[in-house]
Amino acid sequence: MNERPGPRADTEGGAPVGRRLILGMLGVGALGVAAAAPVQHVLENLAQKDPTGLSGILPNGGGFRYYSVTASVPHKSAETYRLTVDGLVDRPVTYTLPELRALPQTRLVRDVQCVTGWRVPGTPFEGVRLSRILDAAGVRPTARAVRLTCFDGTYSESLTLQQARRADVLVALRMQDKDLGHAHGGPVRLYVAPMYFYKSAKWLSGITVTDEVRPGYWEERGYDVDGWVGRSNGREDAPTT
Ligand SMILES: Nc1nc2c(c(=O)[nH]1)N[C@H]1C(S)=C(S)[C@@H](COP(=O)(O)O)O[C@H]1N2
Ligand SMILES: [Mo]
Repeated sequence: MNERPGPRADTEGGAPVGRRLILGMLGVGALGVAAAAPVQHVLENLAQKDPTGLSGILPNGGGFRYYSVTASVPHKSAETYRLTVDGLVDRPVTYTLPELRALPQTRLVRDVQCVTGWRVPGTPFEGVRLSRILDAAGVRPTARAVRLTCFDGTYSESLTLQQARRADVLVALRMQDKDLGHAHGGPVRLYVAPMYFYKSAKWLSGITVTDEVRPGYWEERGYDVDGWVGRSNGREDAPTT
């Protein structure tokens, strides 16, 4: 397994903790991600804590943990929400929430898997295929990747164009057959079904088509851009479902 450069997380918050010990405790040692990444993910989210105390009583909470790399996130309603599509496209566009709801919706039921070890089986997500939004914008021939940005102002994600065009990658409006609530990234989040859940950027506000992959928030901190669950990382040719 390749270990990527990045800040050492296993010394944060005091005395160094054996990396193998923590990975063993979490049962994530065998996951195909950079070895330092899960440790960092845990410690950063523990350190940031939960100022609202809400994480244990979230609606839809069963098995999910609430994650945000920022302390607070503005709320967006059906009136104020906007999704901008720009970059290497012929027709840049900004969608409102009603406009996204009016597009054909795809429902997928898959397991959610976070790199830190928790997993929620059989979770329905519903929304617009990212491929549809890209096609509508007219992706230019020089484009190779997509950068996703969020209205928390900090988080970002990245997909190759080939990954972004998969049928199981959604601009999700619903989760567990309810409109996406704020805590889970509503009103709109990305949903990358075949990859670890860090790929599924919450509070999605921007889709920028680029000429190369630009690593996202966690990816700059050691995670793999190719976050396939249950496959060796780096594969571009995972089957489309
Ligand atoms: N904007 C944003 N998106 C994010 C994150 C985040 O901190 N901020 N965390 C990621 C990680 S690591 C996980 S496991 C999931 C958690 O989603 P949930 O809070 O709905 O359980 O969101 C992903 N998307
Ligand atoms: Mo995660």
